[in-house]
Amino acid sequence: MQTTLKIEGMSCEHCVKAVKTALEEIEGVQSAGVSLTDKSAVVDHGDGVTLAALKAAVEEAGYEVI
Ligand SMILES: [Cu+2]
Repeated sequence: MQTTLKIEGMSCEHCVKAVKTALEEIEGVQSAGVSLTDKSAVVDHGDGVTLAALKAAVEEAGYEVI
């Protein structure tokens, strides 16, 4: 499955890396492509991964999912 998230609060490549790491640490996530210009993350994951889990990981890293 693939889910695209809109993320608010990223301002540099460090933020991009933090969001990418947070998402890829979730059990069942294969990869996350995070874009600073698009303010988005495209996450490839298994069926067991919920939108709530993706949101929670981004929020725990200090960013907002809109
Ligand atoms: Cu930053």
